[in-house]
Amino acid sequence: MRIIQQTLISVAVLAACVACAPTSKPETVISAVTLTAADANEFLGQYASEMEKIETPAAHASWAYATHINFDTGKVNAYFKEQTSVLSAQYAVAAAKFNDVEVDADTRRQLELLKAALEIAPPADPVKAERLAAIGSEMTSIYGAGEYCRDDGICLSLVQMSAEMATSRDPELLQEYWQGWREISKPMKGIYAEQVVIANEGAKELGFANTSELWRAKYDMPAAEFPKELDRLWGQVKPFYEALQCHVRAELSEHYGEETVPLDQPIPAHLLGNMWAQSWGNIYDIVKPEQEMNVPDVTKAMADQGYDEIRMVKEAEAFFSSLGFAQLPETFWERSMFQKPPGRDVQCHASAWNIDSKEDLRIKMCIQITGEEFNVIHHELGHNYYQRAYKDLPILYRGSANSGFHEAIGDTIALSITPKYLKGLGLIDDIPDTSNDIGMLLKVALDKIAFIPFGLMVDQWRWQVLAGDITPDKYNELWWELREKYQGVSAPVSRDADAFDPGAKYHVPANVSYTRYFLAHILQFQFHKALCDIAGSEEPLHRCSIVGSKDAGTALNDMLEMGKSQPWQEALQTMTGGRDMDASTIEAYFAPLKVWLDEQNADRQCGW
Ligand code: X8Z
Ligand code: ZN
Repeated sequence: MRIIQQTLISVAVLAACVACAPTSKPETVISAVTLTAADANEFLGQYASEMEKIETPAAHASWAYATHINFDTGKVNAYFKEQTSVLSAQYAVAAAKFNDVEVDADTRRQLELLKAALEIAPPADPVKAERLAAIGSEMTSIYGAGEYCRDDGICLSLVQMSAEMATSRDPELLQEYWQGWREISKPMKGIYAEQVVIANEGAKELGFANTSELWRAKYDMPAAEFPKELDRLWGQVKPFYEALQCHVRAELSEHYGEETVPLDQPIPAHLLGNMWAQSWGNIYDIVKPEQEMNVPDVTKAMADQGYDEIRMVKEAEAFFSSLGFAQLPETFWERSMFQKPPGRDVQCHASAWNIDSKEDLRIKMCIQITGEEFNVIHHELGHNYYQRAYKDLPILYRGSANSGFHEAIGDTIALSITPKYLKGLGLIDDIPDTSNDIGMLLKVALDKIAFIPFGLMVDQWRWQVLAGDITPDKYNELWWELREKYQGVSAPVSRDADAFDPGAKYHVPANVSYTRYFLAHILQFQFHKALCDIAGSEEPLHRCSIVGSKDAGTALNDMLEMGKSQPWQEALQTMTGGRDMDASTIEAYFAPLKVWLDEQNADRQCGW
């Protein structure tokens, strides 16, 4: 026991002094004694107290940086990132020493979670650890400060270009912005490649083959099995996606002409209403059914009623309150960033925070007054309510059952923003009858189903790159191979040799895994169905809104409160009764639309 205490102290000292060369590694000391279950518990307790000490200041630094990007906040943030990740890596290495110690299931789970807790693992070499943190900070700064400057000297932000790409139907302008935004990521390519090498050294020290394996090891199943699970889910959705892609391509071809959109090729990525062609709801007007359909225009309704950012967030909070969740704390309203502050660079990409793992909940967004952003606000609040539900669990259990669960909660709630709900808010006057269902389902499919192959391909790319298998000169080529393969979209212009298009998507420079969104797009339909059943809804799934159902709220909260304390299969079972992720709910939700799409496509040659 005395020796493990010394070990723990030496772990703490190492963490506090990353610049000092370590004289003895913690594992050398641990291996010298017979460890017991009590040692394991003490070890986890020590980890928790060390981590909890640094986590909150690190979160403040990260918030300050993300809401005010400059040289100094970048340095402070990189410093804290390095401190926390080095601490985590040291404990992860030490945790492996308990592999053969007999411990109870709960202790074993925490030790396993600790071993795979990091995304990007710093090596023990302090110089490399510092460099890794600096690269991370540099890449996110490049992204956050990114803008495209036109020939006339006017510079545009991502938010401005995204708004334009949602509504403009001028292919030249769309292509200019598409191309312009991708200039920002060229300087990332070299440092991204450097990061891969250093992070793989760190992953190996943790006992993983590489960072790719580390990323796949977080799903309560062997890392080698997980990709098969994703293939299975994608296989369930693929026929529906192909039908949607076929219809959208045909309609775009009619709108822009066959020269711009050939009928046997992937769709050029700049025409889909979104900077990354990841969700296509903004081009509903081009692909909508010929027959007039009443589909609520939430953007217009909010503008007509003079909604502002705060009103949008208040309405989203009210939805959660109607399910029985406690209101957000006063500090949420004081400390959140709802709008882009003038005159400084910020990370506009939406995110949700619990700064102190207690009640300091916040969101960070540059809210636009659109229906799309109304959904994103629900998405972010879903994160906040999850964070609050698991805040009292042991530190290693403060997280979602699997990464997809965190991303699915707010989206599940947003599936309940039905016409009936919108009427309740006073945003529309009449609930469209069922003759309009195809229009409504098509709009949802353009957002949700179009997203699924994108959600899959981003990490198909990263898994290969982070395994170190791909040389930097092939990074971009592989990206476009996968874009074509999964999504059936292509680059509208040939790509320069120095292009690094993956870096123009936030989650790549930020090292946020993307599989989470793929899973979330499957899980949210499962959650929606389960909650609709619990709420006693008799409506078809796409018309069900769980608003006001305390029973649904309780069932949801029961799952959220579990955090990561059980394998995700248990959490899923708690709420849905089943233990498998399953896309058949998607088939059920969209069944009438699939019939309609197949009719539209009857005389078309689909595929690419
Ligand atoms: O990044 C997000 C959220 C924050 S976790 C706004 N999403 C992905 C994206 O924007 O690419 C939500 C859907 C996919
Ligand atoms: Zn999210």
